[in-house]
Amino acid sequence: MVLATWQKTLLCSGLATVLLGLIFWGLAVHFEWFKDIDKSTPPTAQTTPPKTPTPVPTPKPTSVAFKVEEVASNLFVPWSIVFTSESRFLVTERTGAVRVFENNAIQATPLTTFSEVATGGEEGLMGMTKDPNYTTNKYLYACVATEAGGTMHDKIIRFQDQANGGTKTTLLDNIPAAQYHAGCRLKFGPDSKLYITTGDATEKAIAQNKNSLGGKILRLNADGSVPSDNPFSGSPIWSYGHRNPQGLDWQPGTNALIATEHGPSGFDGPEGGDEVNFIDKGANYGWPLVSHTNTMAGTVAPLLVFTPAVAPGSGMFYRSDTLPQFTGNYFFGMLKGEGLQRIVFDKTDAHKIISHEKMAEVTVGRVREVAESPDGKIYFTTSNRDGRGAARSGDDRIYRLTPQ
Ligand SMILES: [Ca+2]
Repeated sequence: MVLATWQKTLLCSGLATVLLGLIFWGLAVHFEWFKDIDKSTPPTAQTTPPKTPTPVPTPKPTSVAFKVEEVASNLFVPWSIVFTSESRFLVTERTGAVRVFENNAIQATPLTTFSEVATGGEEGLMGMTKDPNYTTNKYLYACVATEAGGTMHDKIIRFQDQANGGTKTTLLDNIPAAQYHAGCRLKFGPDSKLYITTGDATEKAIAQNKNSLGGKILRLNADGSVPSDNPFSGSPIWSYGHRNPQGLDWQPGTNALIATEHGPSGFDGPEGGDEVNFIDKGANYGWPLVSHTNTMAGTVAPLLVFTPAVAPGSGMFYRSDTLPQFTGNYFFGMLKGEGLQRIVFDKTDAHKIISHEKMAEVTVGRVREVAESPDGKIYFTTSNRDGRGAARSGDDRIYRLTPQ
């Protein structure tokens, strides 16, 4: 076979390329040109891990600057606030409506209205609370004044957080009532029992009568039945000898029940003598046998007495540390005293009060309710339209103490 010139050239250059490749490979193997190539990549394991900086814990502040902020206006004597979530709460108006606050405003349509409510004097729709199992059963409880044949009674009604209040059930009826000394604060205790304050309905003798529900702190099971461990068998009475208690809460940690109570107002005793009491099961708080700083064997004297009267309308232990300077303190709204009272208790012994003060920052007139939101703000309501105050345009209002 005869090869053309171009074919010869191609064959020679192919052979030369193969030859050069073989020579290069031989040199590379001989001199180990590529043996360190892996060392250019970083090591995959280390015997000594690098030191990470130790995080410095941020010390919790002991005090947070706060301001008084308006939350809602144009209400009528808002009496009781119940938070159902961080951004929603319900509030009773004494005229019978349960108003809804959500989307940052009081909604025009109430959750429900108690049309049977009697609203003379200090009476009306007052205390409200939610069931310990609210998230599953949506139960709410309210204290409602009613009138029939010229006689007033308060009753405890269970309803539901749904349109028109769902099914309304009366759990306890015939609590003595009158236009004044209405009691009616409701709260569940740490024992999941429903506590109810009742006033003497201006008939002071009933406070000492254990056959009457007036002038007492009552305790019921959530379904309205009487707990088997109440102090007086078969009776809702938990403590007696009260004139008109309207504030209830339990100290975090000790579970001590602390109640506020209105003292006499002239017609039934020397004016003043508002009380803060440590409530013991079955104990007698003295009214009307004893009041003010006077003591009597067999009755329990108050921890704190206010004369002249401040008219305590509520009571609440502050549990959060959002405003850490107030954690564990007890607050109550003052009607006649116009503001918010702060009491510093010994955190392990609720028999000991360390100090108390009227909060200088709160200057909105008469204050009724005080309640803590789930995010640790302190809400309170005015009561300037209750017939005893100087109502400002837009009253009544809800305010809160909130971090600045
Ligand atoms: Ca007393």
